[in-house]
Amino acid sequence: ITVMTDAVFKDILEIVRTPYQLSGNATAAPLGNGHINQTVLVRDGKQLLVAQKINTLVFRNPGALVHNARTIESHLEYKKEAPGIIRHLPGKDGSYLHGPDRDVRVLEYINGSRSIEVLDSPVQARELAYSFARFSRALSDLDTGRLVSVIPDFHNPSMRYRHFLDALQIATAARTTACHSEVKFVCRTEPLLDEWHSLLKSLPVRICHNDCKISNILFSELDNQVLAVIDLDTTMPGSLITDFGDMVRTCCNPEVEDSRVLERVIVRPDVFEALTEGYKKGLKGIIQAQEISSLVSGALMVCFVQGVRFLTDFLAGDRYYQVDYSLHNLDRARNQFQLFRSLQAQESELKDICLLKV
Ligand code: GN1
Ligand code: MG
Repeated sequence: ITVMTDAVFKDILEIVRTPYQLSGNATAAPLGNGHINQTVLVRDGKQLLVAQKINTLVFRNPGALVHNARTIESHLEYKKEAPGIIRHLPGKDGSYLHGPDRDVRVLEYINGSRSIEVLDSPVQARELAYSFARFSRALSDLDTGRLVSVIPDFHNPSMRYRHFLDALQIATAARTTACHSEVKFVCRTEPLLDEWHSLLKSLPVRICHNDCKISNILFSELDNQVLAVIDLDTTMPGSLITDFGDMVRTCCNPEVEDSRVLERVIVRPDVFEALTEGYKKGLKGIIQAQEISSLVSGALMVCFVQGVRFLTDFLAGDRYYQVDYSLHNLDRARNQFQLFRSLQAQESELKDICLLKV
């Protein structure tokens, strides 16, 4: 899918100008590096807002996103231990979706916040994991039926594998050749998918964030304090181990997700330990022994499945994730598979770390 151009973000600005009563001086600039929605920071004098065009190929029903977000907002409002979130803001007519396709929304912006792509201290890992844990804890008494499952089977590894096989059928010869060894690797590793699938079915269903990547936490500009958990679009029933897996995937890697410096792509055990500490502390009394002993499996599964998803999109011709160049999804897949191998190599040490007392 296309990357954000000048025209796209000016378009978004025009759509929100009237409903949010912006002046003629308002400007918009790209914000963050999400792969799916298009996000801009709108500045109008001192006022700052986040405006976002929802990708309706991925999120077919933007109304469901707004419904879920508002349900979560009102549930968290009176919870003392809940982490901060950013709220959806209605336009002057009270509606949350704008533009001819009703796919543009506005969220609040938190002053003095920053997001990070690569973790530079284990302290950040502990704080981040603690915040995602408190998010699930605060939602643990929300009836799962209150949230729409916006993408069913989101973390179902067997479904992801089937999509990969489908993409292999339709891929061009050039693309299939370019990723020949990655395809072989996926097929060789396939037996693990059934194991993970059964594991997921044996674990409690809980409301999870489902996109616990490092950049979905806003830190203070000044220190490592967490100001908010963001991107609630995939918050729906799921399993804690896949949330934890996404934290490992994006925090333990000293390189960004699309780095080609594969010899530097390894799981940092000190960061892993900080994640387990923060996560178990934030979910104390809720997380069960079976979930704790499955955290490493969750990390293995998420890294592998994420690699499969990038590879699938490469084979399918880059339809799902935004790419900056033609091999971008393949580079991402290689990076994730390397991280998966590093996890496998350290599996028993990491399992021991999970069992340490907090
Ligand atoms: C996507 O929305 P964004 O860019 O944070 C994706 C996640 C992937 C992630 C990979 C709805 O997240 O599942 O883990 O990219 N979201 C969806 O970085 O598919
Ligand atoms: Mg997301």
